[in-house]
Amino acid sequence: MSKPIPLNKLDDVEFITPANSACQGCAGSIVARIVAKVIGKDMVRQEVACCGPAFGNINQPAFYGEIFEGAGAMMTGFARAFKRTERDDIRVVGIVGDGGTTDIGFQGLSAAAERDEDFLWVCYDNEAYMNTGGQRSSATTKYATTTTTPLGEFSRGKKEQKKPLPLLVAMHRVPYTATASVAYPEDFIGKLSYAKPVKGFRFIQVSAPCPTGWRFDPRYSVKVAKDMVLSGLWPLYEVTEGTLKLSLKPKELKPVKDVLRSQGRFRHITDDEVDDIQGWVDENWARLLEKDGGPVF
Ligand SMILES: Cc1ncc(C[n+]2csc(CCOP(=O)(O)OP(=O)(O)O)c2C)c(N)n1
Ligand code: SF4
Repeated sequence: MSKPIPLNKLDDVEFITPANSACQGCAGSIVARIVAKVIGKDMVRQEVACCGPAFGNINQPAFYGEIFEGAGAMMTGFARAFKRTERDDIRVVGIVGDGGTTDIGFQGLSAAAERDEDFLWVCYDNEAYMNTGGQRSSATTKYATTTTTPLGEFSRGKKEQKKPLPLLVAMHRVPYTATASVAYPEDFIGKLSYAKPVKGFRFIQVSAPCPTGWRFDPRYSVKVAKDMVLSGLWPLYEVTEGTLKLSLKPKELKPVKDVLRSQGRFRHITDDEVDDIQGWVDENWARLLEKDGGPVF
């Protein structure tokens, strides 16, 4: 199990260049910065077509871009090559969007997890295909408006609930799976530090609010991320060798209503639709509490 690590315990060295071309308030760029800082100089970073390359260049040994559906295969190749050449001190890390993880890259992810390949896959979850204009992904929350789920006569936004990807990955019986949030960097750093030396397949999905797609003032990215955690929309937990542990257990969850309505993508939703999401959150939370400290399945 991981332990939170305070920000001031990290070296001053930055591996991501300070200037980048991400939008103002982009939480995904915070994810890339923290990952690079924690994993350190011996990291090979893998990206696919996504906002990721806009999060800044790096000063680590290598930075590869890859076709969308190929991340799992490419990282497998790197990890095996480093092992073969006795350089398995080099950490292979993917920083991949939710579209590239939950949808287009899912077969490669699942295949690599099943083979227990030796790399860390970090998904920054902005809940849409942002680099191509904000289409829905299977990580988008129900009722969110996106460019492919607009509000209209026949549409109330996305029809389906968010795919429970971290649990699906954990079901592959990999050594480590976790959720994290940019609003809880100590928890995220602790999880990355724990995962770094572990051999085998590791996966962390990080809630990374996107002011452009979610339509809120960019100054509130971290606040929005925090509200997602405190309302149970984004529970923080980890699964280590099959055992689930909640990382944060608020005594009472914040109602989802205000959290949703603070984001333009949900501004249209009715009280019944809020209740639908609240019911889904409550059910998930009850299930997680029940499993806390025990086997995930
Ligand atoms: C197989 C394939 N389908 C579609 C695309 C077009 N495409 C490029 S970037 C992108 C969006 C990526 O979304 P996501 O992985 O969520 O990352 P984000 O852009 O949100 O950072 C898409 C659909 C592509 N490059 N390859
Ligand atoms: S669209 Fe969203 S995820 Fe992409 S760079 Fe802008 S804020 Fe970041």
